[in-house]
Amino acid sequence: MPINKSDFIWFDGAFVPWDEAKVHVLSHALHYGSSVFEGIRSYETSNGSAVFCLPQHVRRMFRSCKIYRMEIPFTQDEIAQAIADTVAKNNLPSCYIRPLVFRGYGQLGVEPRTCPVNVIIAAWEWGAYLGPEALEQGVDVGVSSWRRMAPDTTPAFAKVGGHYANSQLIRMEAAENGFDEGIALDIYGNVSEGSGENIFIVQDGVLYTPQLSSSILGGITRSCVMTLARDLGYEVKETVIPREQLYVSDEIFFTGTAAELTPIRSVDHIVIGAGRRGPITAQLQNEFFKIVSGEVPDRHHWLTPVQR
Ligand code: PPE
Repeated sequence: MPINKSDFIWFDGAFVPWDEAKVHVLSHALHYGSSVFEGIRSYETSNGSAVFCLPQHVRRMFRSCKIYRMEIPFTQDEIAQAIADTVAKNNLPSCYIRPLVFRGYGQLGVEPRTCPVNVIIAAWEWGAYLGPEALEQGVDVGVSSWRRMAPDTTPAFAKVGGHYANSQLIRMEAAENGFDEGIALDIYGNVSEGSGENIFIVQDGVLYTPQLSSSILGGITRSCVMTLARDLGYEVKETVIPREQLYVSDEIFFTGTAAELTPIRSVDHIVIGAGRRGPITAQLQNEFFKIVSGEVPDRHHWLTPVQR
């Protein structure tokens, strides 16, 4: 997806003009995938922009860094403030925000700990992740021949740059097979997640989503959707999902910051439900978008207003 340039990028504590936010080609992260990132959205409400689940994203970023022994030279509060400042400084009503912590320029070789740790925060306008029609019409997906990582290889909990080598393979294969996205299985052959989204299944009025130990990223949208579904009285189960349950489910949808709630209308060319967005998916989307747009009260305190 093309990046819509904005004006400033926050770089190690100060704003620099967009075109001047540069790194050396021998930066560690470029060679070994040693970066941690977040994807966050800010939404336009009648009271200005509001960042969705800001503390949750910042917390996950620090946890990813802890697993990879990266010391962020800022506190969580400082990073949260810098994220809000980046939205304000660029005058963005609604946008996608990309904080990135990376091992920088200093030495090469796999042991990374003598490299400096740098932090940037960028924000720009970004529309629907899987295309403008996807949120209404749904997408066509295929089960990938690439699996998610085995539990003791790379830690799925951590949102680390290097893990997205796997995501890229899933996404490219899906595109070459004519699908909008792929669904990866875990090492045991059970459903894990999309290349950049978590997945939910609806069957007989119950929601199912893979448990954390199915090599998934613990998605923040996933948590919010579980909360909204329970608020609406649905039962939600985090469990092991065999591949074939996909084909016989009534509805399937992806969740993610970029994907928001995207319905899935077919898997491996097998039509899911009525082949379009299902009623429970629509109900959850509606709840979600009413909260993020400020149309209904933010009862779970998910929005952080941006001060201009
Ligand atoms: N799984 C993966 C592998 C993943 O990358 C994401 C987010 C999720 C699940 C959903 O997590 P959450 O955003 O907290 O609900 N993917 C981000 C990056 C996508 C990209 O193409 O870049 C995102 O949605 O921002």
